[in-house]
Amino acid sequence: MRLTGFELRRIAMPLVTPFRTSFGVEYERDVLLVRAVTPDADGWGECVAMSAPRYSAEYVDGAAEVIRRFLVPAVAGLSTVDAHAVEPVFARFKGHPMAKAAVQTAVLDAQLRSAGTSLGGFLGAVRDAVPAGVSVGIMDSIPALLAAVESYLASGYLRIKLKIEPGWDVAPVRAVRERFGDEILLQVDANTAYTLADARHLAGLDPFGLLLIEQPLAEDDVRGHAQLARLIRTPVCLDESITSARAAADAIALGACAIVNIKPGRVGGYLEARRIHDVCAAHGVPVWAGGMLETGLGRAANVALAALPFFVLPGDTSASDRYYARDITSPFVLENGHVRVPTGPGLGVSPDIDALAAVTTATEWIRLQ
Ligand code: OSB
Ligand code: MG
Repeated sequence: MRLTGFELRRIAMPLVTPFRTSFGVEYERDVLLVRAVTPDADGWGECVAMSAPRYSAEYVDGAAEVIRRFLVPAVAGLSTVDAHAVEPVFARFKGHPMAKAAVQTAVLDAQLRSAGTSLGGFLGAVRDAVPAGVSVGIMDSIPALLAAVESYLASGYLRIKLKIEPGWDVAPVRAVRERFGDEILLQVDANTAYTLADARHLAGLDPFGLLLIEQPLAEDDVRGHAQLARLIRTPVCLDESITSARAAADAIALGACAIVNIKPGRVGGYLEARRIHDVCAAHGVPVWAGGMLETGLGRAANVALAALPFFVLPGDTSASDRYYARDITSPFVLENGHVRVPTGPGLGVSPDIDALAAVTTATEWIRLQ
């Protein structure tokens, strides 16, 4: 494939409701989009870095800088460009998986659109729709939380994930169980807010039959997660700690996780995400698709990935209207609690020109030849 250049486009997407986690509150999603332009087709990649380095070390301005300064020149040096070819040249730069994933996905999308192949087909999808869960932020009160959960259940979401932090953990879980019963699929996500010293407190979640507790301890505390897993009954799931297929294999070998959340941005792209799926499948460790409040472009790709065989738990693959009043693509909608996997070439969705223009705050064109 011959590339004409890359467009870096910054957009500001107001969230329909503030999203609060143990690491901060988000009112607006600050997104960097990468467009790979070729004579045949344009490809899109959504960078999932957030405006500040609170979820992981990356942040949007830093990702844009790494892309323009290191990743694009590395692509320019290749004689043939495709998603597999960019991976080893990006690997020479340490870290920055979200920046790498955005560029690799843009290249992959362009390549698949030219070939007329869907991303789901390329990755090995086996489903035409995937079950949708929803991630519910930390609220100001239990009644506010119960109202939010009630409306998500009424929309058809098949699994509820509660964001937790010290001071907002056992009580909200108990309240949701008391109000909505033991039947609903319920899990929690701490985004690294605890330490191993909190093990006894976290064991207080044991009676509530949670599917999993996601990333209770620090990103680099894999051994701590293995120790915690022996002290609580809720299965431990890792998000932040799983930075590669090797990290997944290590965490599984150490007994640090019984379940894995897969986010392509966190691991450098969809090729590595698929390898993590394969490693987990080989070990019988269930996986599910995480989310980073993506627009329709990133969502399309996540939904395609979630259609692989070993994605056995509902993902954070919610409908567009859970996040945005107006998405930049045709919106993803819930149908019986499921989101349909796009079937068109590449991501299978394209940005709406007017919707995109309305949220664009900056554009930058980098010509390659
Ligand atoms: O930890 O899964 C997370 C959003 C931003 C950063 C980290 C996380 C999340 C979510 C939301 O939980 C998932 C989604 O609906 O996109
Ligand atoms: Mg998480």
